[in-house]
Amino acid sequence: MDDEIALARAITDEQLVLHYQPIIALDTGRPVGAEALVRWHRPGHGMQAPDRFIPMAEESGLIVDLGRWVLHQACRDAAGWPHQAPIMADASVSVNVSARQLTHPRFLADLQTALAETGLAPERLILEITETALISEPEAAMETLHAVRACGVQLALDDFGTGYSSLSYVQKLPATILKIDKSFVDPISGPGAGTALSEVVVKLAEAIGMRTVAEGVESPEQATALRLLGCHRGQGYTWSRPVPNAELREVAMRLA
Ligand code: G
Ligand code: G
Ligand code: MN
Ligand code: NA
Repeated sequence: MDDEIALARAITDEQLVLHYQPIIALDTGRPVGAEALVRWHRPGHGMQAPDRFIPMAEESGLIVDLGRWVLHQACRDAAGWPHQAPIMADASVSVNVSARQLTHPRFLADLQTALAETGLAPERLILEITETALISEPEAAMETLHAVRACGVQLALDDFGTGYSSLSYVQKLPATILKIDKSFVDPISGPGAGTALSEVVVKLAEAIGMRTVAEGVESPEQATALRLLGCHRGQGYTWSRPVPNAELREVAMRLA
């Protein structure tokens, strides 16, 4: 309970901060976007990673307010990228959205407010959703996802392969991007080595017309192997850790 009160306060008292992890086009090796990942500068506790407080936020319902803050801040930061570095002019920003946030009655209004107030082009925003998140209220979620697409915002299916949803359900989702979970990338040691599962996922995505982003890419060998499989984009420590918005320009210039 004390933790909940502290988190509620963190949202209003500007203790939350977004870090950004660049997403790289595997064919050119250049950054084309970044994923927003929230951190909590909790007084007396140092910097808290999201797995320390997102589950609590989901259980308590605070995720609705927290998610609204994240969405707004991410749109505001991304609206400023074209002025930070020319290479970031068209870069997209990916924002994680929890089920409870997505199915909240105010979600669409909040999304439209964030876009209108920050001036971010809807095409530059990608919402990341997980399979497990969609299972609790599949119909409500599906309706909202179609409305999100109608706004011009893109959708990515996060952590693909770790959930329980059927392929037919995945195919029905109006998502255009599939994020290949790190657990499929980990076994890759080079082209053709340990690539069996990631190859299946890339082929599956191709078959249903989705673009792919590999997560947790930690070596140049993995990046090469994924590019040769036809994976479009990658994200991981081999390029950059998540960094504060103010450092994104420097990272983007290094990768350009
Ligand atoms: O940043 P880190 O690598 O520790 O992220 C851990 C987990 O927290 C990831 O699964 C990510 O999806 C989740 N996460 C990070 N930021 C957000 C956020 O703003 N909202 C939600 N719902 N989840 C987030
Ligand atoms: O939203 P999602 O669950 O995909 O969040 C991505 C998580 O993976 C974040 O916690 C991020 O900090 C982490 N991450 C990103 N790149 C790497 C990587 O190359 N290696 C490892 N171990 N973790 C990573
Ligand atoms: Mn994600
Ligand atoms: Na993921």
